[in-house]
Amino acid sequence: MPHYKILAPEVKSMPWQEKTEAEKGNSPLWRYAENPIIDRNPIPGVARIFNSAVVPYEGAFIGVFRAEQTNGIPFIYLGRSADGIHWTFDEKRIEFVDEEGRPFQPVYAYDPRLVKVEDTYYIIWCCDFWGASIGLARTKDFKTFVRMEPPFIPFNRNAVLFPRKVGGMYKMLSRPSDSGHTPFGDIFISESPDLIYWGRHRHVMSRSGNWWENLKIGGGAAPIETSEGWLLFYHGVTGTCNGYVYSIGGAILDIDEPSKVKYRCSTWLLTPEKPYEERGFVPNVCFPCATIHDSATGRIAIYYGAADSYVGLAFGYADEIIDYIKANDAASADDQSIGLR
Ligand code: BMA
Repeated sequence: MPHYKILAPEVKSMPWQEKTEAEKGNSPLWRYAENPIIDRNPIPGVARIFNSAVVPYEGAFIGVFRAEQTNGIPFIYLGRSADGIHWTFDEKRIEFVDEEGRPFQPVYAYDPRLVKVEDTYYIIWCCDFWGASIGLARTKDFKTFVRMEPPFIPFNRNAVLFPRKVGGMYKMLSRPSDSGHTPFGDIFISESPDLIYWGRHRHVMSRSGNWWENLKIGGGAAPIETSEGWLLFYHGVTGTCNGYVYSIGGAILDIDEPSKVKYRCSTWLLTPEKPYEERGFVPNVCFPCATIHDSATGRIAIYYGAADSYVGLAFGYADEIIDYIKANDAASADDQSIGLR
């Protein structure tokens, strides 16, 4: 029996593979042996799929995928899977509409997250709003996708919605940035009563003195509610003489006041080590965007983009991940504060 509880529905047929001897590494996560799960040129007109998000849906899985089209422009495509591992994609990109049902496509769309709150699924992504900013859309049936008000003005990236209201408010993490390959960035949280008006902004956490995340950080998968707090997988970036390196980090946020970080792991949970992570369109990138998690077993599957070229899967048990984060905790007084000055 897990000693920490995941407070979410059971997912009986979630993708899973036990840890093998070969995968025994330095962290509580291990990779799926058959990675990457999505290879290059997966559909006509799309060269690469990576940084993508999935949810359980009608006894199977559905997801929104960052697809780099062969003109180099990213867009979001819908995919379906019976097992969460083998995916089939719509050959046409998602067609968004406005509140009146008129076609309303973003200029581009990348790094989507997909989060169910109550009976609605929300897609949150990076788009152009006279500069890099956050796009938000809702769907109930994965047939009609309604774009909503942009939550923030530019420049911003890596927005992640919480899977339930906290204190009666929707909560969203984001990372104010610039329009380019941002060389700075910390995670903030904002709240909204209606997903239109956002405010009560708070600082959550900054890049740290640990070198793997000393340049910038950004939200990753939607936080998982657990008996210890919100378990957040995020990305941390360092700069090298050869470019940025993106690793996956872990933190646990206070359940009622998630601008407070309870624990923050001083080490990465996953860093580029495999050929499909170290080599690709952008080398050395592990970029988490979603998890599937099962409250009955405490199993967590993390979907991450690899080298801006592929989708990889990593696995871990909530108990081991939380214990590891707590054992390697380096949350600063600033992280632990309410985030207001
Ligand atoms: C970030 C985003 C991600 C990408 C990463 C590495 O700025 O654009 O989509 O995975 O860079 O290239």
